[in-house]
Amino acid sequence: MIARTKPTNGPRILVTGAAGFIGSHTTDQLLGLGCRVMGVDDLSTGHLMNLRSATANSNFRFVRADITGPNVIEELCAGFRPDAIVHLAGLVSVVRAQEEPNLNYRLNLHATHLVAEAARLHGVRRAVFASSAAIYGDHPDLPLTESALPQPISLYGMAKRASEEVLMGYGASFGLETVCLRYFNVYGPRQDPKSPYSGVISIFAERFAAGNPVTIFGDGSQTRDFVAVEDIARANALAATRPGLSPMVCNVCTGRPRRLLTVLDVFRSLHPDAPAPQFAPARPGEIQHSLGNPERAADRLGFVANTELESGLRAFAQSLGTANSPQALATA
Ligand code: UD2
Repeated sequence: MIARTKPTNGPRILVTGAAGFIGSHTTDQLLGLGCRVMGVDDLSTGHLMNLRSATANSNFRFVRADITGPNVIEELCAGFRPDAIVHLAGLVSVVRAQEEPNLNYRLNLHATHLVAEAARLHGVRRAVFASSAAIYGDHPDLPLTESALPQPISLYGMAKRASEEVLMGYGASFGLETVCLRYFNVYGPRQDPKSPYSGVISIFAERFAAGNPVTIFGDGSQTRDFVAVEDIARANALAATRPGLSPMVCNVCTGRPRRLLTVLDVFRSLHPDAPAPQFAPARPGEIQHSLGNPERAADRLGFVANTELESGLRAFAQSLGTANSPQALATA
């Protein structure tokens, strides 16, 4: 039997998308800090399994609901009276957002407006929002700083950008403490590897674990700013609980460019018997390099992404249960 934790008097945080990849890790972090958390999720892409440890905590409550439904978010705010809302629910597939613009609008923009308006009506002090490096588009000036002019090249990026504006508008008009976090390439346990457009690390992790070959699009020299989900969750928790934050947008990144071939090498060292990778032409329209500047997050949020890619990948692979021992990596 799992021991239940004692109720706390910590801040009350409403997490939308709590059963998802980032939402469930964020919920775990907030509970670890002694917050009282209400998680809401319609379970369309999230899984209750992700909240297994949270549901054993007496400071956690879960509501299954679509936050874009009539009065849903308002009623949750009226009942729970959160100090902050961490708004992570959304349509995460960039490709699906492109194929279903109305769905993208409803889940990635209209939902943000509903969150902001519910916060205003019910005196919620702060809103933390899951924005994305996608708002920068294919910006040439790397590393990307928050002052770069956003140039989204997808409907997903457009909706994230517009959501930031909605929340900043509520900040300027009604004093909502808005923190928009622009996540770079997030990876880690519980990320969905099922679609070809899932994050590359989740695809690699699953294929290596199953003993299947991975495909590298291009020559593998492309670089990304890969951030472990535990770091993302910590940034979310800081953004929700740190006193005295003024409205801001902020990158959540490492500031360290890592090549796809490096990711491949780490997985191969963990799975020495895996089949050789296959190479295929680069995907059309993809960017070669993406890199964020982490200074504002350090200065204003007190956040530094401190998970090294190698140890993050190792922990991820081991969470799937099939990777070799840590020594394999040490000798790689
Ligand atoms: C994702 C998003 C993008 C933006 C960005 C945030 C998609 C389609 N794109 O793009 O909109 O949010 O993250 O920084 O969601 N790759 C392989 N083999 C595979 C899968 C991917 O070689 O099996 C390559 C892929 O061609 C790319 C790199 O790995 O060069 C990273 O791919 P990704 O889809 O994980 O992320 P990214 O940054 O291209």
